[in-house]
Amino acid sequence: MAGRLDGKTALVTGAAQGIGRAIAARLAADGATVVISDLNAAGGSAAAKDIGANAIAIAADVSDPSSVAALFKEIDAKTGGVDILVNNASIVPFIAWDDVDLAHWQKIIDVNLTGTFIVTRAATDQMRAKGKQGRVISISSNTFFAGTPNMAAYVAAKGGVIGFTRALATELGKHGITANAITPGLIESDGVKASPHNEAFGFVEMLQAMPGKGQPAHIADVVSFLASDDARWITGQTLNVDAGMIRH
Ligand code: NAD
Ligand code: 4PL
Repeated sequence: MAGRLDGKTALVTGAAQGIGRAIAARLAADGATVVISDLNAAGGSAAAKDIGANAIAIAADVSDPSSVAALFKEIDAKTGGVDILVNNASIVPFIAWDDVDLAHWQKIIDVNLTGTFIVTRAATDQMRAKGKQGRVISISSNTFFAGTPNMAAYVAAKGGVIGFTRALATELGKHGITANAITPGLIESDGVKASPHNEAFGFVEMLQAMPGKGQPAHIADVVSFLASDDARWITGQTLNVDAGMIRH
């Protein structure tokens, strides 16, 4: 069956579990060759094995430039180069404001914001070298709009991802590359299920326009659209996907 991403190569960071894994599975179902990258090498390999023949796992730390350089060298050797980049890897902390110190702040900015820059720098250079009509899709968070408690550094980093997306769209439009962000609301991912965020569903559902717990597939399906040809005239945008918790 023809898929809407047949012949494309997609890189999804942080795809060993949670939302990233669901995105990788959806893009593979759409026909893309999917590179699953994660700090967790064993988890990434297991995800690739589950997803099947058109998924490969290459471990990398998005916050480490040499690790990302090695990732792209291997992608270059094993695929025709990245058409679609999904910046999904991030740390999702739950930390009281009184415990937020400089070390925490720098770690979160390093992985969640600078990691997005490092991978995007390498991916878009490769897209341009190969003349790709590239797509950069970055997973931000609706916490940027809500100012959600217990994640101050995270909220700041996610706002940075939105600003970066707008600038990137401006810089790369002339090269036929689009850049967009998605802001999920609370999603029942592996990471969230294992954290205190799991206790927030009742409160968040009260704020949503529609009932129910957000699922990784709710985000993966929107990534598929933004990666598809149907979204070719959309760039520099932030698409909020949270059952209407934020209305703007
Ligand atoms: P998760 O914790 O379940 O999975 C995150 C993955 O990223 C893990 O496999 C982890 O190993 C990987 N990772 C962490 N640091 C990395 C690094 N330095 N390099 C490479 N990989 C790394 O998270 P999730 O809930 O699935 O979140 C996925 C994305 O969605 C994140 O960007 C998160 O901020 C965003 N998001 C999540 C929610 C939510 O409620 N779950 C809401 C809004 C946005
Ligand atoms: C509404 O991005 O968007 C908790 C944890 N609640 O990570 C998030 C909401 C969390 C969110 C997020």
